[in-house]
Amino acid sequence: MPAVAAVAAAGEWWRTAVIYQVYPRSFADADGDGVGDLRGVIGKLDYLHALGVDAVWLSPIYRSPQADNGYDISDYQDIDPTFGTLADFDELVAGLHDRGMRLVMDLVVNHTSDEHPWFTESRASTDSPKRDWYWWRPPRPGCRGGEPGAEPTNWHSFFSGSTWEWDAATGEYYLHLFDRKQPDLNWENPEVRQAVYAMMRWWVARGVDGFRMDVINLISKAVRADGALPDGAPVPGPSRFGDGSSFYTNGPRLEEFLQEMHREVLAHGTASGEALLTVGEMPGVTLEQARSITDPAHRELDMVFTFEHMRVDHGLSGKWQLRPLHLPDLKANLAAWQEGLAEAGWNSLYWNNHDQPRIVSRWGDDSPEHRVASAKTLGTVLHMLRGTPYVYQGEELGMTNVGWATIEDYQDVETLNFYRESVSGGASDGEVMAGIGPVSRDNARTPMQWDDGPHAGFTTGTPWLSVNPAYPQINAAAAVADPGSVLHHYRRLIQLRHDHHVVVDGRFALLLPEHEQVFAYTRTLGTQVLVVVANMSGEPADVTLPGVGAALAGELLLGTHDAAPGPDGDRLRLAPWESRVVLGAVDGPGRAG
Ligand code: TEU
Repeated sequence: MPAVAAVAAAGEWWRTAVIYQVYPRSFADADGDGVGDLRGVIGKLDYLHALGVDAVWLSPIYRSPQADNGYDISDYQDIDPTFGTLADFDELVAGLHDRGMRLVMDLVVNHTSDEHPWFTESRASTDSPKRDWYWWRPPRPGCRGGEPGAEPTNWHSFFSGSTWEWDAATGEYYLHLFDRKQPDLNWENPEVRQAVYAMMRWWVARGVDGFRMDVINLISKAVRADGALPDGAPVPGPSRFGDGSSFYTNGPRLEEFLQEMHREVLAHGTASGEALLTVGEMPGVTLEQARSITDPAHRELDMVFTFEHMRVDHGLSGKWQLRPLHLPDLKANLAAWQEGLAEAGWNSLYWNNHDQPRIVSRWGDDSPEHRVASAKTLGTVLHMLRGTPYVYQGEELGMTNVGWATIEDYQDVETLNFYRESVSGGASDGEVMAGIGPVSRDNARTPMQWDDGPHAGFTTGTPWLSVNPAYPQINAAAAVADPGSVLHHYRRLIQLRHDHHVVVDGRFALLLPEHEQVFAYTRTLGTQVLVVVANMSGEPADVTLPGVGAALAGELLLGTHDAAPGPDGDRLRLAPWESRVVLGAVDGPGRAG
């Protein structure tokens, strides 16, 4: 069996890699202005190297008015002064490469900032040479522009309100699926696509090793031959907006555009001739679509970020109304993606990012009694799956939600827009804040907690967003010093993926699908069987794992609870939030040990 290194040598380094996501605004502030920056990241490279991660994904650092914290770009080929300079960027790339690590950039090309020269030129006049670089449409027939209901379609924006902004100067609306300061690019226009590819090549030449592609499955809109865009289906309730998602999600030319991007940029690899990692963020992508998009034979992307598992606890009205996790639902979804991409394609694996609340507060238990064990066990369940794991900054420390009670504490455009729309629609502050607290993206964006000093060691200035008051107990300095910390557990999980081929390529099989407390599965490669068993509840759990008795008696590679009683055949007693990773052998042809 080829050594792991041999597989990596085959070029697809990302199959054995673990990626660390840095949200630059909140990671580390080197110049004391209260906002994280590139020199802050450079200062933490040894910390990341010691954790064992193989690459860093940087959320956007480009020049931006920061209306959506950088996901609104006004110059793709420059660094925002808040974050630093191109020289700082080059030093960061060199620092990563010197440590054998790689850099993945965030590619935000479904939309630009409304302050990008492309858009200011497009907006200048209806016959601007760049007018067709964006989506401009006249008011709905018989309606006066700027009045509610006059928008070209009834689509609801991801960030509340209409997806259309009236431009009185040129008498037309422009499309923005997110905030009005994020106008959508028109990918139907080949000039737009070529401009994007040239920009990507520019970054590749500067040493970039991959791209995380922001909402990339929204770039193809279902525009009719006459240029019209259809209304969306009405949604239940008082909203005047409809759901237009079927007209801009996984559109008719998406794979054509991705194949073109692959021919133009991705196939050529990095400046040093290695594979570029590509991961497409794809809200609303289905397993079937992901299998096609990540099938190497289709020459599109390596993996996608699905949202399906991130929505298993959403209420009827969506994310702002979370309900308790029903574990079998989560297991069923993850198992479907594990099995669905077993032959062709490849999974990304994540619990956290800069848009999701902290997982230990969401699906773990962030009380002092169980925070560490539940954070470790959530890590174990995710990292032993087949695919490329992503660790979001602070996840390795078991950082928790902040859940502020008043809207004044929040800064996230999605959260603030939702609050305003809900309250103006008649909801009470209390009702809305009850939904925002456990879900807002700002839960993920509180500054990184480096130590128990002022502002958790994030800045010597005033942080742009308040530090989570839990930092004296939860911080990197304490975690590094404590062998039993979540940090060292994550370091060991990452090491297991680097040391054991079965973690990389073993076939997944779910056990006990209906068990409400326990998440258990096997990974089988040749005669090797990895058994992963996790109690995801605050109560002890007695389980019988059919057919894996012999393997359970194998080598305990990683456990959360010292001196845990061994298995009795295929029966096991697990403490609250306990998990184990056991390496055994198949005890009979084709059957897990
Ligand atoms: O997110 C897209 C996206 O789907 C999320 O905004 C989602 O709607 C929500 O926040 C999570 O439930 C990407 C970026 O990750 C996000 O930060 C940007 O705000 C957004 O695109 C627009 O660029």
